[in-house]
Amino acid sequence: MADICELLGIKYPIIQGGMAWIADSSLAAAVSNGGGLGVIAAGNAGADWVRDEIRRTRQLTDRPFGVNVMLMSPYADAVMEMLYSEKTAAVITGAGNPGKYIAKLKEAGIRVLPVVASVALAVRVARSGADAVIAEGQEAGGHIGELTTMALTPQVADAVEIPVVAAGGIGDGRGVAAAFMLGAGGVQVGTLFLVAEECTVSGPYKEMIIKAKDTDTIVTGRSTGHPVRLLKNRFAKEILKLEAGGISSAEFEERCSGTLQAAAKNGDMLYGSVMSGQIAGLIKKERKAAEIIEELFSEARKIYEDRNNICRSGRSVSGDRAQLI
Ligand code: TUI
Repeated sequence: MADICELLGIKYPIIQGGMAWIADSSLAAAVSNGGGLGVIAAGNAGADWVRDEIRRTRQLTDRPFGVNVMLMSPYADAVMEMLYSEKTAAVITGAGNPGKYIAKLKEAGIRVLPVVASVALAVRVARSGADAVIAEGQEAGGHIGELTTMALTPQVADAVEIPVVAAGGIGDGRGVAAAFMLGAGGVQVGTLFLVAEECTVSGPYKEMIIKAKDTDTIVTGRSTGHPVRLLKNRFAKEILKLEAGGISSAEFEERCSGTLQAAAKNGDMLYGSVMSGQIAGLIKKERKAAEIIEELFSEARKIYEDRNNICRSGRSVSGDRAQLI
């Protein structure tokens, strides 16, 4: 099976999550320069903005990088058309089925990695020619599916022959090691990179992530069929109350419109939508993207070495931990 690093031309098998209104050329270039695959998030932006960011990224790095195309965006078709000629190393898709774009992306020499939240979609995109799939569990921030990373990853790994990248709930080297144990050949990480020094998200957003604890995320939008994980604040609580009262989808969309931008760009932590994964409680400080990547993989490597000791001796390396065999 293809290796994620070989497939993408990167040093570490890590892809940066495509965070709308947040992941721009600054973060993408920093992640790529740090040995991962940096990603520009198209979100709901038009093709011109994405093209400008691609060109800026090319000035900041010689390494491969990708673009995340959010398929619910009204500009998804236009962004794809632009990508066929800009030819970034990879395109990651989210929030839908990218089937109709895959052949043309591949003809342009672009690697295609759809985010999937079910085995059914993983199998469908693999048949359509996807190069790898990103199995994203509901621990992730933003728009999510139903299954957890722990349940989804091995089922997707069993169902397709292409490499699987695990996403959702990966917050340190233990998460990386666990993802590999579940059959993944790489990880996608979003929330951790929110606090990268090179991430241009508003200061208050970073502070709120750093202060968050394990139970601070909630999921809005279940009633409308578009669940979104975000940090609890006045906006999220009000939306949940409105949903319990039977708000219509149209009214819901109206209330949510512009709130991600308000949090990410203007630092509105009361009425903004502060999207975050469940691992926010593991994040303690701002660091360079390259440092985040190095630490993830040095921790994961260490766990692998310890694990070999555990399995051989039947005793935990640190003595007081539970025995595995
Ligand atoms: O796309 C994401 N996460 C996102 S997109 C986003 S932008 C946004 N802004 C405001 C409101 C809502 C979204 C924020 N976060 N993750 C990838 C992802 N894709 N997660 C789950 C899925 C998914 C779910 C169902 C992909 C495909 C799918 O099924 C489609 C089908 O047709 O079967």
